[in-house]
Amino acid sequence: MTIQTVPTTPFSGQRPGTSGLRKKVTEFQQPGYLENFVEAIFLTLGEGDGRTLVIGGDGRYFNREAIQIILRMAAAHGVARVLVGRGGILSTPAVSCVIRKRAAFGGIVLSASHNPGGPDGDFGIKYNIDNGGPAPEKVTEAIFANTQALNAYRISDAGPVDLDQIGATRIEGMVVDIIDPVADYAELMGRLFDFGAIRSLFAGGFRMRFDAMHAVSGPYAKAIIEGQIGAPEGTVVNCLPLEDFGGGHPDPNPVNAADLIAHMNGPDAPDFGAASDGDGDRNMIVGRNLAVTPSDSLAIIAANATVAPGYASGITGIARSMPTSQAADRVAESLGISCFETPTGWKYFGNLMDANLATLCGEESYGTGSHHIREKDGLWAVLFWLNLLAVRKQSVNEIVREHWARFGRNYYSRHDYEAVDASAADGLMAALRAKLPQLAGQTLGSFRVAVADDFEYTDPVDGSLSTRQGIRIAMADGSRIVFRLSGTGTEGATIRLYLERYEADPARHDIDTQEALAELIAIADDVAELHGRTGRASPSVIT
Ligand code: VG1
Ligand code: CO
Repeated sequence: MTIQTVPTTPFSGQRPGTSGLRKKVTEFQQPGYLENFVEAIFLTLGEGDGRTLVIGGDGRYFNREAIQIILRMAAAHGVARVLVGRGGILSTPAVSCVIRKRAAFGGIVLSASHNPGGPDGDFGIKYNIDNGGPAPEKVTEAIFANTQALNAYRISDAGPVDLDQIGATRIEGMVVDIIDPVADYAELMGRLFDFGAIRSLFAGGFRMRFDAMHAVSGPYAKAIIEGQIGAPEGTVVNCLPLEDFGGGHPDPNPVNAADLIAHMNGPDAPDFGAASDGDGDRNMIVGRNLAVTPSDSLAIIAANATVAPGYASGITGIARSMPTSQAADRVAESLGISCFETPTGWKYFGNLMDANLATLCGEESYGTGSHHIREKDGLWAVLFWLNLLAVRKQSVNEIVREHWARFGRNYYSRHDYEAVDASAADGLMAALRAKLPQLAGQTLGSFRVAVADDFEYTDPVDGSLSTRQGIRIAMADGSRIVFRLSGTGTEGATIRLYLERYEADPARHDIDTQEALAELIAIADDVAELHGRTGRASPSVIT
């Protein structure tokens, strides 16, 4: 075994987006592409003695090849020890959990999350820091700068490691420890939730359907839901992680998890439905004939946090991404705690949780989590809901309705225009920005614009400033229209339009969401010339 220095030249476009570097598999398969990015990570981290790294992925196509390359490069950069999930598998929340529990220096997550996989699908890589969370912007920017200035990378010429055998081997001076991908995570969940109460719930005939969408949460859900809390076998479906997710789109929303929705709306619907995404950090919560809006789920978890043993002493604060609905703000207000509004992407929550300013965090994009780790956590949210259902002994529908009756309902929807021509999307955003100064104070239909700006965030802990995080048009009555461009797509541009309207009156909590938001949808189209500029008559996805 020797360490080689291989000459290389920079690739353009290796700037990490909302959650790491995501590209087509074919782009990652170009000689040197992955190696360059990994070299840039190691250059950014600098050399250090005795470091441990955690490595794992969601099992998608190219996961194993990427891990073998990263292991040989880690050995060439003086890493002391690497913990790898068996089979190369670690969900994103499990990576975060293992980094924290084993006091690792950081971790590398291989995933393109909810993006489709397979030879023609997407791949991704992300670096997480020692708190277990995604690297903050200053680190991802430094990685990007390094990708642009490389002329070589270092790699061991060692042969492949057997990723399927638990135990330790070596590459050069580095120990490679293949670990059980589920154990540490399952142990943590057992400490946060009342598994006894949930077990009794299932013993009483409660029925659930968890759709793992052939992605990474399968083994975790099987071990915890069917194993530890005694749900009958068959509760977890599509539980085998496949390299192409069975050809599906592992994004837990009513469009991509249509099969689960059909079961929950059918004559023999179970009591509770849930799904998770490619890398296990997203969740969808479903009752009979009711898909719970992620923003509502965050608010409901916050309002009921103390039912779970891990949160029995209460929560210190809530944080939500800017486009997420303001339902959680109302709960925070009633609890007398702070609610933080951050840019989109979990990396902005890390500082707030480290400083104990926020216990619970959430995004409208089916992401919810807490300070138990530093990533959003799909199965965690599902277990919280099970704990809640076990304690309150009510249905999902009853819990959601009571929440709305108490706090009011924030009607909410996101409209995605995917794979739009990138210059048309940039043009739309630029035209919107140019209009902002005139919008404030204007009357649009039955709404009066209170604030129109491009969202900026100053991190209250380290003072770092993030600009251009989305255009928001906030109405005087609290309704909002938000526009931003996706930072996770790999084809053209994706325009996201977020819509929100508040309704206090319980007699008006049964309106169809799109109907309730119809006037705002029309205003948004008008203000942004959405249909004219994109050439699309309607969104590609509505959540
Ligand atoms: C999307 C979501 C964002 C989420 C991110 C990563 O980003 O909007 O809320 O944090 O995906 O989630 P964007 O830039 O495409 O809007 V995951 O589960 O893909 O890691
Ligand atoms: Co994900």
